[in-house]
Amino acid sequence: MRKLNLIVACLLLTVLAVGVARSQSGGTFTITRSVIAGGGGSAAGGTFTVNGTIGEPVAGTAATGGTFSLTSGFWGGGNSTAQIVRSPFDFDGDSKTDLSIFRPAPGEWWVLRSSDGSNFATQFGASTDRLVPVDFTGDGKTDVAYWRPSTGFWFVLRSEDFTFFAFPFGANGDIPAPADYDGDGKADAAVFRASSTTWFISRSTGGTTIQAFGIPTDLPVPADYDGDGKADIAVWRPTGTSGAEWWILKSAGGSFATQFGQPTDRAVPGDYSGDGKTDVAYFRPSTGQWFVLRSEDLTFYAFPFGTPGDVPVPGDYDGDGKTDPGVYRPSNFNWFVNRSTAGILIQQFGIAGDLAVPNAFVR
Ligand SMILES: [Ca+2]
Ligand SMILES: [Ca+2]
Ligand SMILES: [Ca+2]
Ligand SMILES: [Ca+2]
Repeated sequence: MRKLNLIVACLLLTVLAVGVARSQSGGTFTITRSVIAGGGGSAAGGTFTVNGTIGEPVAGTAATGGTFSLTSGFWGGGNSTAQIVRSPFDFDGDSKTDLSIFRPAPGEWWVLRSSDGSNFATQFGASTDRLVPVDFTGDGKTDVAYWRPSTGFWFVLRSEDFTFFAFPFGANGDIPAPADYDGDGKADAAVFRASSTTWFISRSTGGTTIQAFGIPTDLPVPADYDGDGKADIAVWRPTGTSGAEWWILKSAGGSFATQFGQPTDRAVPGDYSGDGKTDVAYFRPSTGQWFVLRSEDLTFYAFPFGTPGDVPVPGDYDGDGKTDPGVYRPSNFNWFVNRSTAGILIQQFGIAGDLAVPNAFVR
């Protein structure tokens, strides 16, 4: 640490010497390049603030990472406090959803890492378990995880070192609905108990939330619909009076309900518009059409992507902060993803009988 401080002190002295001394402060990030002309530099990481400069134009390198981008040059006092993109089903932590499948018979997980195209496989769970892959440990990588209905136990394979931990939460008949309800960056174990229409949430920050919300035919679709960084308790109600309904208990206060979809549709909420708020959305299996209700103004748009028989696998496959519509085709094991920035992805990944992991929370 002393050595590091010395290096930092030297760097600051150098900075002072060229008369552009500024400060960097804020969350987890690194600046690995000096401000000396030609020295070059980069900044990477999540939420942070830069007051000053991280490099001169001659360095010629942009600094990127998370949801921000800094181009070399001087600022009169830069300030970036963008939130880290946390994409679902991102097992390698590059902010991009990874193609991934669960092979029920042997209980195997197979992940095609988006960062380098390599495969990761592990045996974890059994065919009767429910897939609950989310980031329990808060390192930015999705943890391989399952919930065992017969015992109500959660089993989590830490992405950090691939050791596992297990704990009981919930009972047989519950529907697992993990999400980051308290907004600390760690997903919280949670179940929806249809028989008593009660939510049980084991907060990673401590304590258990018990909340009545929904009716017995509801299915849990927790997500951050109001954009405050905390997942909201929410249900997809296939049995609404004039079609499917959405009921959302906003973590920031108040509630929201709307009729959107039909009983045979599948709920695929996600932030398709990229404003930081989850949009209510559904996939129509009979036609392969997607319907998205924009969080911005509650207008909707629809588009075809997929064919009957396809399995919806929404995620952020290009890591631009916008949910991408995607489908897995069990007949030929092809993935089709309409990436919002990177264009259409077509990739074969899987064998007969595999389950697409990014379908785990589609209701
Ligand atoms: Ca990834
Ligand atoms: Ca949490
Ligand atoms: Ca929220
Ligand atoms: Ca995207």
